[in-house]
Amino acid sequence: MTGRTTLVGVATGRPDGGVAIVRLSGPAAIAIAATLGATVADDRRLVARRLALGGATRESALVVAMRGPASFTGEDVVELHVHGGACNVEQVVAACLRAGATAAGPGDFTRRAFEAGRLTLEQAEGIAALVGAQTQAALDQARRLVAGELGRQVEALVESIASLRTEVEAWLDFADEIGERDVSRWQAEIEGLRARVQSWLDRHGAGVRARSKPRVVLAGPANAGKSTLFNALLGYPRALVSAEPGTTRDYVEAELTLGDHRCTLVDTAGVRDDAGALEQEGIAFTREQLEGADVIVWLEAADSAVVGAPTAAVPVFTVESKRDLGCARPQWSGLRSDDDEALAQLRGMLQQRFDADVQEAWIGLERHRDRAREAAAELESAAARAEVAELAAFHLRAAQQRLDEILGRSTLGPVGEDVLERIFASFCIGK
Ligand SMILES: Nc1nc2c(ncn2[C@@H]2O[C@H](COP(=O)(O)OP(=O)(O)O)[C@@H](O)[C@H]2O)c(=O)[nH]1
Ligand SMILES: [Mg+2]
Repeated sequence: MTGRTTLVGVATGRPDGGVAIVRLSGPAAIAIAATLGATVADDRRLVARRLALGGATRESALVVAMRGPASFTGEDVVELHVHGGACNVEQVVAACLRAGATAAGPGDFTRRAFEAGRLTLEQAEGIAALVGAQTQAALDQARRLVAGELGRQVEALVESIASLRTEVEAWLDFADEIGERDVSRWQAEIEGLRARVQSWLDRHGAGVRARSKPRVVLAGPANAGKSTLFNALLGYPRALVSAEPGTTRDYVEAELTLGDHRCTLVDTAGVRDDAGALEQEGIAFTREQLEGADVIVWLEAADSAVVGAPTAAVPVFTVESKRDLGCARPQWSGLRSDDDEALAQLRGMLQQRFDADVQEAWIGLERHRDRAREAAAELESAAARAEVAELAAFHLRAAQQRLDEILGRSTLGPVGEDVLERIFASFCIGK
């Protein structure tokens, strides 16, 4: 660790709270703190100190040391708990810099933890996801990532691939001694491994939907009762309701809570062929909204001609409104503006959909999905070429390599600097 700098950064983000934590990490952390008068006590014991910030300026602080390697970064860490406030915190950081520390950039502390082997790469990414989590499900998933759950799944799969590869390679080296090989068993085993990776990939979309705030878009012909439903779901009148078709000309959105889920509910302009210019613009907005939707509720009124829901890659709920006027689409769910039970049913259906996403969620992030996808392709090639043991071994090795990259390790060499830079740059400073 010689030659390493000692980092200083504000661990508590925007320093306008009551207390801010200035963190030092590196070989000189304890010495730099001592220069400021922050001499440390036993490991992990908080002590009160007066910091000398230059001239006669003093700041009272609580100081704690966590000596490496049993610290977050694996290095000596000192935390200075000082009063919040941008000016005060800036002075403390400036004093540390004068005493020889280097200002930490985004993700620098976590990167050191990764380099010291205290965290695997996907755990480090989990920390960034945890800090950025906007929903309960996002937070849960991020915590599981940080706790190493994905890492353990990947690890188990890598081990299975490695042991099969060892068998294939042993046959290549000692075919004479081993005798006949069982290609169909190899193929079956590889297929089993591929299916495990595929089940992650299948559940990745559910994970993404569960951790983002989904957009539920109400769409359908003009006058179908979309704005009426929009207001009813929200429980207060937010959108204009009118017997005049084409009243909603752009789109209106509001936050809707369904059980544990928060989503954005979007009311759109109706789709009509004979619409005027202004309304046409609203219809263009609607198309855009449909493209950005996570769930579409397609509404048509019982007393209108059947149009039919658009085909979409996302779930579409078809609902017939104005059931008090008849029923022309018996297959669809029904609604009546004066029927609370039908509304509750629709809420329940949407909620179930979101619950399913949470239950099926795979916690892997986009980068993990990409590597898993590549690993699945390698396993497919390995199975297809199992007759030629050299090729099977080659593709098994490549699959293992792709999966190892999820954890930030590599059997062929370290994970590329560009990858690491991209990942850690997405952190906030002080993490
Ligand atoms: N009879 C009946 N009329 C409804 C119902 N829901 C909405 N309407 C009426 O249908 C008209 C159009 O409703 P609106 O919500 O503005 O439709 P949008 O154009 O799809 O947003 C209004 O006059 C509403 O009062 C319903 O369940 N039954
Ligand atoms: Mg409307």
